[in-house]
Amino acid sequence: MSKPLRIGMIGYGFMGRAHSNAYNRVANFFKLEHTPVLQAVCARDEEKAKAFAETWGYKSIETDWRKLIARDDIDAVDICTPNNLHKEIAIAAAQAGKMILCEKPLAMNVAEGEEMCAAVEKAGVANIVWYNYRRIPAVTFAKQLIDEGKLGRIFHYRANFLQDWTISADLPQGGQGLWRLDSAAAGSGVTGDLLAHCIDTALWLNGGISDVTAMTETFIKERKHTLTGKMEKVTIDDACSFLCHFQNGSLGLFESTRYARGHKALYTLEINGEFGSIKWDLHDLHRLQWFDYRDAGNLRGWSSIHVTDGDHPYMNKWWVPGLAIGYEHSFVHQVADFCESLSTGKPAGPTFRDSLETQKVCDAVLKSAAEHNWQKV
Ligand code: 4PW
Repeated sequence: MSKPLRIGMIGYGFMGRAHSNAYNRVANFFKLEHTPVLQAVCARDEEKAKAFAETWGYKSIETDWRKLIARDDIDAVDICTPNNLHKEIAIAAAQAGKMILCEKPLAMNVAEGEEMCAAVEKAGVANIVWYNYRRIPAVTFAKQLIDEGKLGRIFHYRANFLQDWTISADLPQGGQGLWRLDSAAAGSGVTGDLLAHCIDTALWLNGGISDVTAMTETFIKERKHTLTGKMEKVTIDDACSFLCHFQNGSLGLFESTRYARGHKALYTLEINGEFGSIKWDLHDLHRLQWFDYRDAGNLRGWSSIHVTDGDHPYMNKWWVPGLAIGYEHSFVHQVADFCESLSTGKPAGPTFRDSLETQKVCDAVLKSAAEHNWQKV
């Protein structure tokens, strides 16, 4: 007998759609004891909330997130707001005894993240952060290979996240859809928005980072602000690169920008180990490139594994072997794992506490870039 997990969604943008789609799909493909029910969506604008509720199947709407959190018929709060609201909502939700699924990055900074961790841990509520790329089957498969020791000792971890959507100086900052350009709402630019994904995956695949040295650049110094209508200083990082040491002795190299013409969402990673290497690219998300030095010399070379077989992570839940799934399925997998964790009692990562580690790296990266030095994490 399925137990409803009544979701109260706060926010209705791009991520609101990605999460709602996942809640709607998951029970069709995964056998779960707890299954999401779209109970309410909250947006300040009543008409927008109604339209969103109708499109995605939410049973009701709210225009004040505090009212949504106070409702007895909500079990879990999904925070899809700009980053500057994560902390206040998460703490209030935890105090109301709600489970929380929070968009990434966890918080504006480490201090906020620590308060959020303390709140969910004190309340004892299940919590997770939407770092969805961990749950692309090829990335999850990479984790299995690394944990089985297939790469041996790791020497290098390399990741990029490249986009090009903010190159125009005419693009305003702030407001609906553009809050990612306003540091008052986002906390940072590409560091919290894009590199945070790379860091989450890296910590998961390769363990902790001990220190970093970074550089950032803001290419367009002033943009019109949507809310004030005036030209205002841009204080987000448009690009960020950093070097780091991992605790396992390997070296890391990370780059992210929104000024790489031609790239829309090029997330790539490469790991070089003692026995082999792996490469992955979001644009070809099923493909895991694999090199094994232990293969016979005359057969040694890069092979390309299409991670769509029945014994690859998550794939037996979908179609027949060989058929592809996509970006949106990583969110479905996250919901499935979260629901499963409610049955097993074993938390699904990344929890708030796990994501605080990503936040620590982001803060150290930004501090290092500002001070032009190495920073311990
Ligand atoms: O979280 C990220 C977003 O803010 C996403 O994974 C990609 O970059 C797509 O949009 C932005």
